[in-house]
Amino acid sequence: MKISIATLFDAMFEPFFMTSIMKKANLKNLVQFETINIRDYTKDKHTRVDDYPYGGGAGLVMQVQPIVDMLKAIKTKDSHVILLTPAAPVFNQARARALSKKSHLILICGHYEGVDERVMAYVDEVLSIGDYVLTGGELAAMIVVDSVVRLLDGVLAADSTKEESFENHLLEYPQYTRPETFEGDQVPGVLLSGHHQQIRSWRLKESLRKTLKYRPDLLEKADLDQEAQALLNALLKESED
Ligand code: 6GU
Repeated sequence: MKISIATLFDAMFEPFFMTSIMKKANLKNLVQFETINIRDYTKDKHTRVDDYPYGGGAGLVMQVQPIVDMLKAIKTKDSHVILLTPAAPVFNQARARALSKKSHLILICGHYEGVDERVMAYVDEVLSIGDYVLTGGELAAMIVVDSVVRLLDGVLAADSTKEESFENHLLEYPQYTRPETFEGDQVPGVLLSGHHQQIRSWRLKESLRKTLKYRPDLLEKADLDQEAQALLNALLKESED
């Protein structure tokens, strides 16, 4: 996969691409990163890329010309163009899975008060990362890239993305590692039992418990089998007492 980031702040991406899993994925040739500075495409003699909003109002708006010229220069028939903006559907694991199947992602980072709406005709998709406002799309782009790259075949150990949070609409169960006892706090005995069936059932129940506590909205989308439904009913009963 190739990932192109179009931004006014390309320096933000260097440490991100050069660290941990992003770096490893790149060294294994599973992903190629490039940053494109939108300012390089401005035709303004003072290299401006933004201007005051028509109709008035606070802040500056990114101009359409530099962004569209940038896209015309780098886009191919395989490119999937995404604009990061808070005025968009919220990104999630299902979108990350879908994007991980594309061969070329172009992520455009909006800045200032927004991007001239005429850019919309040149993008395939708009994405927000949540219900809060950032100064720009750069951190949002990193979040999208991180979640997509870790799903590419060969980046993580096989199967490690199968059982995690949001796959099947549940939060992940609690995890423990050594030591067995920390300041008197013990690892749940079932995890030391070697009894795989009981471990699986305990994890499912704790996964349901966390989801019920923190993200009850997810349970409406989860299609629970008979065992899961019985465990959830037990949890709901517990919380009544
Ligand atoms: Cl994609 N951009 C900005 N500026 N703010 C955001 C966002 C994106 N997603 C949530 N807040």
